[in-house]
Amino acid sequence: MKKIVLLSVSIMVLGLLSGCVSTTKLPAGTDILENFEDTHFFIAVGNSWGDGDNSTAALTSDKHATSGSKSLECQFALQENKKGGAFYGEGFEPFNWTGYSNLIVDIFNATGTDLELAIAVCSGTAWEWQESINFPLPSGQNKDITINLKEGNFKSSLTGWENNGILLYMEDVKRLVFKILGPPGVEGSVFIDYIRLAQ
Ligand SMILES: [Ca+2]
Repeated sequence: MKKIVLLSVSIMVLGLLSGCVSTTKLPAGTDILENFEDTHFFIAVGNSWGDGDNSTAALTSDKHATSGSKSLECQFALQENKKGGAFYGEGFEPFNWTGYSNLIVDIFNATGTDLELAIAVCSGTAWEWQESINFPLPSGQNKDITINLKEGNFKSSLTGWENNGILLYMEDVKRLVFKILGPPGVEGSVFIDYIRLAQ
């Protein structure tokens, strides 16, 4: 009798656990790159590169999460130099992106001003900086922003900084950068969450 009770309790616990897991349902062929629930390696460029970057801080936040309960709050103060604010992560898995066609991310723009977003991928032994075209980032929640990784519209030193290159060395991705652009004088935050790679 005790065994039956124990078995019933075990099944109930398993059922509850599987119920929890199933709340985040990923489509087939999609993997989470980062969702900021645990330790992560995303930071603001700030003054660290001495290039006039407009980012000021990157903090784990409990606001505007779209997967789990935490997001990355990216703080910036946009300047006349139009450098934008850059926030980047390194050391994540997977680092081999050759099987993926799209990067998908949710970003809440809390500034009240329509902004723009670009990403950069640094890859290969030279950490080649390859930057996308700019995408609109309207005020408010922007779910499932989808950036095609196979289109040949990335700029780098290899393209003379024209947006006409394909992403190279994708078997060895070192760093992912989110760059926030917009009118000078805009100060505030965007919240990034649920960064995914899709086949
Ligand atoms: Ca999250």
